[in-house]
Amino acid sequence: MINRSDLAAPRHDWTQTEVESLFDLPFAELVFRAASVHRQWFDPTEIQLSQLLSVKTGGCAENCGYCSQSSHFDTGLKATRLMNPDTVIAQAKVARDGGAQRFCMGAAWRDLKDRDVPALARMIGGVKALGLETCATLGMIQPHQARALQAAGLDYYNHNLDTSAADYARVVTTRTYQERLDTLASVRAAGMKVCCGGIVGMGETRVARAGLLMALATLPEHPDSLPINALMPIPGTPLGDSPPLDGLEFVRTVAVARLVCPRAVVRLSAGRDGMSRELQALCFLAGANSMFVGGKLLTTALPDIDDDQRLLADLGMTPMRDAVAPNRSLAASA
Ligand code: SAM
Ligand code: DTB
Ligand code: SF4
Repeated sequence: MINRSDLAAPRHDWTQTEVESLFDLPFAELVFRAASVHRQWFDPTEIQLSQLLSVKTGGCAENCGYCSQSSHFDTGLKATRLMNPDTVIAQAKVARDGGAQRFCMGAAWRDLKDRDVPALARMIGGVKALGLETCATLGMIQPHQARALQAAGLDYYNHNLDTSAADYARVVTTRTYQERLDTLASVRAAGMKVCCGGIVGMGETRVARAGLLMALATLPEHPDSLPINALMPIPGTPLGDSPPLDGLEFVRTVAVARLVCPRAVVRLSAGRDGMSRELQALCFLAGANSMFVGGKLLTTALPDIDDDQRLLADLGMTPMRDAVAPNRSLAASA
């Protein structure tokens, strides 16, 4: 059993058994511990707001069993080419004016091709010049590509582990877990921040959820952003018929993420559309302090913008003031 006093400082030596024992705590005890750790590192009334844009949709060579954009499955999605940088920058401005703090550009690629780097660099530079934090998720990248993106102004690179190492081959077979870890290492080596999390509700066990969080918490550096996605079941994909994960188990996952990666901004990502206001409030209590806004993720829906604004107002939550440099210790600066 883990003592409360052990939980404040970031650790990198979490074991599977320890993480599972956090999941197994009585619900109120787990949420209390997570909320306590949350306020040691963050102001719990603040939330970081990100907005996504699919800058290249569909036709992807990977077979991720959850994804609407894989060419391996017939999901009815129309594939597009990489968007013009000026169009992306114009949409980023709309996002900024709507209150987004970070703009995340997603491309349905297995891996980044060097020929696309110049257009992406122009896109990233233009978004950054708007005063937004920049994030991209473009599939696997090599060290030289990571350096080029960083030089263009990219703050964060998103690349998820998706599930535990042991569960992984059930979900994706065209890219290995190690390849994902290699991309994360290239991102770090280039000096960018890492956005890395996973998906729950894919029919995985609690052991697999604990294994995902253990993998994230034992990285050489914890992710700066940690997205927890609830599967958006896509008809036509192998996981399209998965039953939704129990809401309380989702909250437990958020709470354990907060405990094992205390300084990470934990993001309520895909799946928020189907969640009640009360469930989202519980997630914020359990340590989630970021969410996607703007009505749309990449190919699926988010709650209506007005509903999100009302939710945050009703909860007394405000945009994170220091969204460009979070992860500071309030306890240390008090
Ligand atoms: N192609 C790039 C890649 O896979 O890294 C970037 C885009 S991909 C859509 C980004 C992440 O979105 C995936 O790693 C996965 O975790 C998440 N995702 C994709 N489809 C999802 C779905 N149907 N439900 C929940 N999360 C999903
Ligand atoms: C992440 O972890 N979640 C976002 C972002 N990173 C790129 C993507 C969610 C995608 C949900 C399915 C869709 O809209 O296609
Ligand atoms: Fe391609 Fe990314 Fe979808 Fe996998 S998750 S199929 S890599 S777009």
